[in-house]
Amino acid sequence: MLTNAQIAATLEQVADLLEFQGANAFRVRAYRNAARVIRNLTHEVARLVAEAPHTLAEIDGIGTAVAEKCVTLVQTGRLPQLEALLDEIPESVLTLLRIPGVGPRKAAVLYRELGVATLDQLRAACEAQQVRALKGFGAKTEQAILDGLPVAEAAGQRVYWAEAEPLVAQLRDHLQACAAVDQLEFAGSYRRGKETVGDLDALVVSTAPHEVMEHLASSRLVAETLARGDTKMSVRLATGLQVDLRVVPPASFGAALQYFTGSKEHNVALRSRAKQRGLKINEYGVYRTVEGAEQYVAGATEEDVYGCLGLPVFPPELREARQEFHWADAGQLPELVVERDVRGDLHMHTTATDGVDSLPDMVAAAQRRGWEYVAITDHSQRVTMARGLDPHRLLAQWREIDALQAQAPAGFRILKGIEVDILEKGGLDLPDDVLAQADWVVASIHYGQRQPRAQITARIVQALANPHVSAIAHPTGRLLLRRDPYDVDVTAMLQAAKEYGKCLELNANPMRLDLDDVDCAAARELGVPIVICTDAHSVEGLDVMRYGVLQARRAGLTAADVANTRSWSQLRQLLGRAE
Ligand code: DGT
Ligand code: CA
Ligand code: CA
Ligand code: ZN
Repeated sequence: MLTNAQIAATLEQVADLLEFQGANAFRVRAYRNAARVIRNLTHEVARLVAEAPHTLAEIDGIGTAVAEKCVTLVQTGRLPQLEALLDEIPESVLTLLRIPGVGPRKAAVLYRELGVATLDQLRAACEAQQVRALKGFGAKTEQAILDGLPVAEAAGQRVYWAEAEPLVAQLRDHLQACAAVDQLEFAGSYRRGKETVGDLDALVVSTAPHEVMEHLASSRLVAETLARGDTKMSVRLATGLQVDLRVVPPASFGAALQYFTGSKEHNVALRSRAKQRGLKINEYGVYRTVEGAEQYVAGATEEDVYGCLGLPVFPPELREARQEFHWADAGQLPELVVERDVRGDLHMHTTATDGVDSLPDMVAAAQRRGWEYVAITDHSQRVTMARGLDPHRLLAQWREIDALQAQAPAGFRILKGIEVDILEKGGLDLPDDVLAQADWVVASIHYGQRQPRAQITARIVQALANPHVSAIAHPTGRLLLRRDPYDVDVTAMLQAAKEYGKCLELNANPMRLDLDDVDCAAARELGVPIVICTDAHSVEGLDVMRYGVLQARRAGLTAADVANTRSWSQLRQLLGRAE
């Protein structure tokens, strides 16, 4: 079923394309108005079409012609008119509209006069100074377009959660400085701690929405206003990230926070629960229908909203319609791990290989964080690019660790470790008699990442079977937004870890977060311990622990499920290697 937002976006696309074609301004406006109205509707157009299609045109702002298009769109999932328009104008032209200051009219001129249909072509045209020669443009506009190109290029892309974090902090500061802002929260995937974020969803309680919107627009971070209504607006930041702001009254804050935190799937499940109880839930509140009239039941806080459905306030990280409702019903909502549960880090590099800080500096930094132990795990020899350690250099590093340990405060443990490569042909990059002397061994794949499933899985399972291996690091090799995981059979890997009593890493690097939340949840179900590790290559790299913890929470992990919330001696026992 199409959402109102999807229908509105389609209508906006039609309006944009019509404007390109120089269509009648009233016609263009009819589509834009309808799009705006539909975006703001609190009931679903798709449902309305199913139940009473003729009433659509009765809604203020939706004309008969556009209403007909909506019916077609909802009933068939297609809009022939849009398809015809796209036959005439390449869709890529629409990306030109992402440049601040370039509207459909200017974009049409660029396309018609210069044949510019993509951002790359536009950059080339600007650099060749062809744009300034166009009527209504000039050198200043040309420069503004060049300046705006990075914004346009970044638009529509997801960003790492960790990239959104400082933007949220700055926007929070900015918005909180506005006297009209009574309450503020960032909802959406950001609040759920999802590893990548499509856009930010800011929610504000205020009695003066326009002041709040003015204030947001005045932020130095904001590049342009995309849309603005009475209680909501969308802006694009200079980084390209979009921010949706909604202003709600106090009585709706909890309901709106719940709704816009999502996920959509969680909301769908919640709505059906409400229905079962004879209640209706939306972003304004929870309602009961009494003698045909809707009565507000709750909405000021999330506690009220979930509470009147007999549910606990789910930690946002769990709101993905996976296990959370089941857990709540069984009274088994897990108490999620928090960063201060973590007692040590078991994966980090030093200047001996590709780290930028020395062994003593890394150790001192770990102590300052209050950790009880660290494992130093530089690369092994196969990783030539990182000057990986051969047995000789590794043993030398371990002697250095002995010396450092002798000076370390009582109770702080520096573990002799290694990140040993799992070789392309199978087997490990260092001999067993060397590995046997280590306190902690993580094995990982850096070469032969594209091998077929059976081969790469066998290499990992074989590594898990090695008695000296403690854990597999970044077990699927994914790089978020950049590289897919290897074709490893995760179930087989988990079963092998279970069989051999090994841990699997949740690599906390915000570009990895590997294992992901779903696989970590599977590990939990199977009883395979997860270790959350920074894989730091610098002192600052130790800061990423919190991203790993956030991902662990999304997996529903408790402190007990995370091995490095234990003391080192407990952790050793867990691995069956009692001291
Ligand atoms: P993102 O921005 O792609 O990383 O993911 P979200 O989850 O932040 O999604 P977004 O920004 O489109 O919408 C924010 C929340 O609003 C979403 O998590 C749930 C709610 N929401 C949006 N559209 C719908 C919908 O069609 N139905 C329901 N039930 N909830 C929706
Ligand atoms: Ca969002
Ligand atoms: Ca959004
Ligand atoms: Zn590493």
